[in-house]
Amino acid sequence: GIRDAQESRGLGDVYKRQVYSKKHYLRNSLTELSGGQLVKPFESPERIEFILNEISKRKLGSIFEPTNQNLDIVYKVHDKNYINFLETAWDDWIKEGFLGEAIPTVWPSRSMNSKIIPNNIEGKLGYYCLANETSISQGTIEAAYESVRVVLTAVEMFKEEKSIFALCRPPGHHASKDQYGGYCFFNNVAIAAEKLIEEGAKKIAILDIDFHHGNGTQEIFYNRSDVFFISLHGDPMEAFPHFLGHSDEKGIAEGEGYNLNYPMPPNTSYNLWKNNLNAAISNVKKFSPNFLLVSLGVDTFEKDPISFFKLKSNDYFDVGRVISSLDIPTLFVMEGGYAINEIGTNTVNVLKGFED
Ligand code: B3N
Ligand code: ZN
Repeated sequence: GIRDAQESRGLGDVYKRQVYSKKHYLRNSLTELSGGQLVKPFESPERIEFILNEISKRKLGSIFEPTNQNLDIVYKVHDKNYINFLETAWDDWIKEGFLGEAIPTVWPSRSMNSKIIPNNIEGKLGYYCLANETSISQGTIEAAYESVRVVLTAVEMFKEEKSIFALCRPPGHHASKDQYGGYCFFNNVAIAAEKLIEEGAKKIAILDIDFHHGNGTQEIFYNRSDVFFISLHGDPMEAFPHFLGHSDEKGIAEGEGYNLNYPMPPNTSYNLWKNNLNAAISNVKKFSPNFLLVSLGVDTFEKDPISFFKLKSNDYFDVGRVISSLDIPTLFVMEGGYAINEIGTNTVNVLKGFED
């Protein structure tokens, strides 16, 4: 169960720590635009509950609730007008008298690519949205802030820990400086990196092993050399987010050489995936960061309903082992994974593999 941070700190026997908030339930939209239909969202509240249950079942360590956190750091990662937009989007949408959840129908497409932000909520949604599957509903922004509190609490505890797991929901890696989508609103892992740097870390590596390219994280740090972003993912020629994640995206200006993408084709099995993981790991090693942040998605699983890699449950132990070979303080941040029945097993396998 959930133990109070104070209580557990005294025990001195706890190695592995997790941060979880039940408030993730506030993110509970009814609709996802998929295949021309409004379907029940793949990114559902049960996901995190299944992971939590597996953590308890396999005695992974203590689970902590997030503490009060100064959220000013969010403004270092995201645009002020974007944050203001998110805070009022649902109310503005309801005021218009719309009956469904908030989904934009227009956007500043290439042939009318104005930088002027409309007043109208339809226009604003289009401006700040990068992918229309993600409906905004009541409670969405509260849950997104709670997810940030979870990751910031994890960062705080991380100082005494070699490894920690933030059960973030909603996820974050698609959220850019000023756009939401791909089920993401605030970029949790980017906020964690920024926080660690604010507190004096010089070099952070972000290893994104979710099936999807972490376009948001890439964009946020694209011109920086203090945060090295490395992503293994489905080739954007074939998979979401479709417009970013190619292998020739290597960073710009000061950030040149500090962005690395490993796109892989449909039906990629653990063999090829692991080769790329090893290449990624040796690049992290060369960079020699103070901290490693892992965007942990288990939608690389063979039975994931929206992805096309073929990793098996047992492979996730090895993923954890390989990452732990770096011997760098590591914060795991939850991203995707939609095979509900195995999401707990696969996630905990990574963490168990890391521990051993
Ligand atoms: O890519 C999809 C998608 C693909 C296949 C589907 N099938 C076969 C039913 C359905 C949907 N949808 C776009 C939204 C994906 C967002 C991904 C979020 C994520 O996990 N990021 O890491
Ligand atoms: Zn994903």
